[in-house]
Formats: sequence, structure tokens, C-alpha cells
Amino acid sequence: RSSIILGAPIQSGTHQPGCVMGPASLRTAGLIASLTALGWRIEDQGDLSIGPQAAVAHANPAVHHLAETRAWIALLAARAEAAAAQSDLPVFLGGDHSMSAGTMAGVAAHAARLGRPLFVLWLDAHPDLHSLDTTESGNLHGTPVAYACGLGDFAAYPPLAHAIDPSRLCMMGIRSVDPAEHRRILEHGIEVHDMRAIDETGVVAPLRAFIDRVKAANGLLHVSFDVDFLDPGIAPAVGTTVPGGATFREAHLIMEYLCDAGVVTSLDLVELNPFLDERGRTASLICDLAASLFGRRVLDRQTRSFA
Ligand code: DIR
Ligand code: MN
Ligand code: MN
Ligand code: MN
Repeated sequence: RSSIILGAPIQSGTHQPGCVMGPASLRTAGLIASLTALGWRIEDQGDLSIGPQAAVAHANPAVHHLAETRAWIALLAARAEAAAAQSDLPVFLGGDHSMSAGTMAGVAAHAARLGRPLFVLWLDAHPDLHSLDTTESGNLHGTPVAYACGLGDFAAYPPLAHAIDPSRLCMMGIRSVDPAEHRRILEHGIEVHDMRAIDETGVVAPLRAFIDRVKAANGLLHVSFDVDFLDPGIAPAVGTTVPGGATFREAHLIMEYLCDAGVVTSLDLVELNPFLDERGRTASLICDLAASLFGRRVLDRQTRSFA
């Protein structure tokens, strides 16, 4: 099986610099070698870049770096669609989560061309359901899900050719929701397994039910992994840590289970901020989680020491 790796050193969607180093940190942690060792044919296409952009203002004065984010989305949508057409499981390396507005738009276009429905597993402390008029922080990493589903005001983003049906989303790990996002969850009946639910049921029961839906519909499955899905105790290198996140084993179990199901067709690894990391600890954990999705088993795993 084959995977195209594409880096998106984007940090215009946050207020804190550092995500620009995300792709380099994931490569430094050994991502390419780890996936290659699992028998995958890996094509690393390197990092994308955008040129200088003329500023674009928005009626919501909190919104910042709109022109840069818009340019990244347009570039990523085209490149993600091509990567999905040309490999079995492309991996998109962020960069902040605004990256996923582009990757989901691109993967959705690919799914539409195949005539298959696109499902999305959203692993994040946050639902990222803001539109340009509702974001309070103005940090556009809070907008990719609303954009990719065509919900709310996105006149200033690239036009969306293929919206994802919000009934095909499954969110896990959620524990920080703004009021406008909460309204959207209720209005569209979005499937949210917040941390309280995961405490009660574990991750496998909701994951199995979702995978069964994907398989029954012969769907594609995009997984979007925000580092802040994880508990800050094991993954400190992210700008928006929220206490009470997924544990090491919950996260690996999700990846192992997805691997066994064989349904994942694209992956985002986003929000890693290496400037906040401890000796590459978070980058290494994210690489190991990707390796679990690509087939590494518990008994193959080497113990890493950070002493
Ligand atoms: C927050 C943070 N809801 C915002 N969002 C983050 O800025 O709109 N998403 N960090 O992952
Ligand atoms: Mn996010
Ligand atoms: Mn988040
Ligand atoms: Mn907010």
C-alpha cells in the first residue's frame, strides 16, 4: 500500500508561533522511516508554501491572517485531492488545524469523483465549528469543520465544491466548546463523544459503531488528529492544551482499531508546536500513533525513554 506525505507549515490559523515547525519535527522524529518499516511505499512530497498575500479584512474584527489562510486552503484542497487520487492513505502534516479546511475540501472532491460518501473522524479537544462571523478568538484553526460542511459564513474562503454531510462526522475527545459551536452541534445533530462519554463507554464502542456505518456505506474515512486530543500530560507541545484528554492507550487503541478495520483513506496530523515540546516527546508520540494506524502492533513497539 502507498502513502503520499505532504507537509503544510501553516501557522496563520493560530495566535502563537511554532506550528510552522510541525512537519520538520515529525520528520525528525522518524515518521517516514517508521511507516516505510511497516511495509508501506512512502512518497514524501515535502512541504508546500504560499507566497506573500495582500491583507484581506473581515467584518468580524477578531479575524486575522484571512488572506494567508485562504491561500493555504486553496492550495491544500488541490494538493490533497491529487494525493488522495494517487495514494491509498495520504498523510497531511500540519501546521495548525486550519490546514484541515483544505485537506477535507480536497478529499471530499476526491470522494465525490468516486461517487462514494466521505466520513470524518475528528479527534480533538475542540469541535472547530466556527464560521468567520462566529469566531471569538479570530484564530481560524477553529473553523475547518464548519467550512468543510458548508455551515455558516465563509464568503471569504475559497468556494467549496463538495460539502461534507454533517451526519457523517464523528467527534471524539471534545472538552472545550464555544457557545456558537454548541448551537451548531445541536442544530445539525453532530455525533459528539465528549470526554465524559469516553470516560463512561471507552473509545471502542463508539468507534466500532462509526466504522460499521462507514463500511455499510462503502465510504471513505478521513481522520483528523489534533494534538490537543491527547492529555497535556503526555502531549504538552500544543498551543491550546485542555486538561482531561485522551490517554496514551486510548489514542493507540483508536489507531490500532482503525488499522484493523482497514477503512482509513486519509489522515491529518495537526497542531504540533515543537517550540513547546520536551526533547521531541510529543512529536515522537504522534509518530508512534501514526505507526499504529499504519500497522505497528503492541509487540513490535520499542520503548522510548525521555529521561
Ligand atoms: C477555540 C480554540 N475554540 C477558538 N480552538 C482550537 O479559538 O475558536 N481548536 N484550539 O483546535
Ligand atoms: Mn482543532
Ligand atoms: Mn483542538
Ligand atoms: Mn473560541
